[in-house]
Amino acid sequence: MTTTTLITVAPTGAESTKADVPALPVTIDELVVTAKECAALGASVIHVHIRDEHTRPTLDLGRLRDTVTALRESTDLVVQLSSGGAVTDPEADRLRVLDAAPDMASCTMGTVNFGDDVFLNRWEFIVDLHTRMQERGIVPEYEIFDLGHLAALERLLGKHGLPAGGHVHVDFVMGVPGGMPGTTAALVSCVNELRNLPAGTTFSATGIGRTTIPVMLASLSAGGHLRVGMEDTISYAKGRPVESNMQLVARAVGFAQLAQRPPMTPLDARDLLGLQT
Ligand code: KMH
Ligand code: ZN
Repeated sequence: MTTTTLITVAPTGAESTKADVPALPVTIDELVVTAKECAALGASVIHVHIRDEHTRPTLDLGRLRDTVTALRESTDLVVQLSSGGAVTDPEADRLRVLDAAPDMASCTMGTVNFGDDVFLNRWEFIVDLHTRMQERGIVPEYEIFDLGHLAALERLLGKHGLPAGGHVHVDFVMGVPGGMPGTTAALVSCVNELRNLPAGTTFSATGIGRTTIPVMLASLSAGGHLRVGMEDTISYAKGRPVESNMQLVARAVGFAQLAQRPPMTPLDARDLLGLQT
């Protein structure tokens, strides 16, 4: 089992509005402040969704490029752009995210009901995303919303080869209404399926909403890593809205330390993920 914990912060997402969640970082400046403070606490990767000048989700390429540059200038975090965007984003815009040249990008391994919406990820689109990332040396984080997505990943790697860097890292996104539940049993099922993936495959996990804490504890005890942040969690405890992403990262760091697996540095995260250092 790894002796340290990779902590990814997902500070914004595409679902919550600034009006409903005023603490959500939506400008580049707000993202940079959040990134610096989360890095100081122990985060090593940042999973980024951006917003436009009206605080609406956008995949505007210029803004994505500016965001990558600003994050690189101000932190040594691994910068992972979301290629998932919002459920309404067209495939072409989602593919164009790679033109912003992040260290990593997400790659969701199948379609999933997403609350009242559908998060569409066609097989051909997944192959396209995976192949373009291979060509450009961008390391994917494979997003797993359901058990079948792991079977799809096995098929993808079998037919199209390993990702850039040669290491496979997956993120279990649990507790989405329409996806797998955020339970220990579901996480253990996913971990068992990893035996069909290349040796050394690593995983992180995040539980949406009230599954945040159970999933965090289950992942740590199963040797996994953590993703936390306001993309997934806007209530810290019953009746207590999250005050900041730092509050969530600090809690994750505390749990990781209790598990005697303190946070890993961004340099160690790069090494683990197969990124060039
Ligand atoms: N916003 C969701 C529709 C990802 O970032 O790749 C997709 C999502 C996954 O958040
Ligand atoms: Zn995301």
